[in-house]
Amino acid sequence: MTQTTDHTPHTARQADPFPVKGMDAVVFAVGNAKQAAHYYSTAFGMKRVAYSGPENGNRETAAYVLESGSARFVFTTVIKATTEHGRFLADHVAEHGDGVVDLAIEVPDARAAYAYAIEHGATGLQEPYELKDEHGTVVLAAIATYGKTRHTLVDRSAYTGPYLPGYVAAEPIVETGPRRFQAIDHCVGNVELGKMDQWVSFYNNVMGFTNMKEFVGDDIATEYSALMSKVVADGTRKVKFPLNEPAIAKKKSQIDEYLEFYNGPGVQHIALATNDIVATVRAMREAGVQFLDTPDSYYDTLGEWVGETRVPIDTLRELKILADRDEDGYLLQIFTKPVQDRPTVFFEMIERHGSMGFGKGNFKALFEAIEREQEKRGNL
Ligand code: TYF
Ligand code: FE
Repeated sequence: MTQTTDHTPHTARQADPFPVKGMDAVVFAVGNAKQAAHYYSTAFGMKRVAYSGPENGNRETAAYVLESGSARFVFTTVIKATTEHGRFLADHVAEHGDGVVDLAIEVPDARAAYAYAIEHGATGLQEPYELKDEHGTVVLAAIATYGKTRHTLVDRSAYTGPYLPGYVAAEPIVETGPRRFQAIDHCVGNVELGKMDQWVSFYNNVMGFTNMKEFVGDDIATEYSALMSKVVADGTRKVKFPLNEPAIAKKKSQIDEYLEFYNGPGVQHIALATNDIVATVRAMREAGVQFLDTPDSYYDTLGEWVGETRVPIDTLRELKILADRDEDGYLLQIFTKPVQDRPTVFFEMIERHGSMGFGKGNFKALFEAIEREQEKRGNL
């Protein structure tokens, strides 16, 4: 693995050209939001906090807002398409299956963020606009990113309601126990062959994001990964966007499989930060979530190179949790299988102890596990 310059975050040098507060929400378009909201409540332990649908005057779509710590997911579906938005959701589900339509970013000033993005080459999808109700005002604007995905820029600093005007507060769908994750750690996009660097430049220019040092280069790609990957992040490293493109290798790239079944570029995985990956994975497994398998041989040698971790190797082995260490510390991580019938979107649970990486020591074991699944599906 080669390394490029790790650009110092802006905040260390100068005013951040595109300040962000963090991820605002991951918005999914799904075929059945009622059932999706149930799955993320029971299997991921998330709490419903808000709802919009026919019962509160929205006859066209239904949307369920679920939270876990600072992580917010919104599941939207169309009930009866009568406007452009309804048709967009219906078409999106028909073409891509369940997937992510919006990686919304919370910013201190949505008008300034939008103006900066447009000035630096972004395609505008929605000029800045305001939504108001008795809880205050939210300012939003939206720009396009890869595929049909967008970034809504959200300033909610003058708003105290549960999500956005147009939504009502809603009870949790089931009683939830302790939180299974606290935050969105990173959101990964799959783009077409040869397009990764263009999208890295897009985030460099449009959002002033800088490149993190971890990436999968040519060497790794041809050896075993069948993909190339780079990571961009905002100046504070709160918003991290790895970008993958397929590589021409001996086997069909997992990224090609995604692009084929998603019908184009889109969000590949969402990584969720947990501070107790053991309890989280146990609870999710009990609820029926399927994770990628890791061979016992991985654990036979793990202790030799990863050293001491909070979790004994035997527990990692039992739950198939991966571990990696770098100069800053270590991390524990695990990947679900795709969470819908199409081999597209999946999740990662990650517990960080100092390491700011993405588990490059696990790339080989991980990509082999993904290929075993591809093979079962007849897509290798
Ligand atoms: O986000 C990452 O970079 C890690 C590793 O298809 C990874 O989670 C990279 C590509 C991929 C699956 C996982
Ligand atoms: Fe990841």
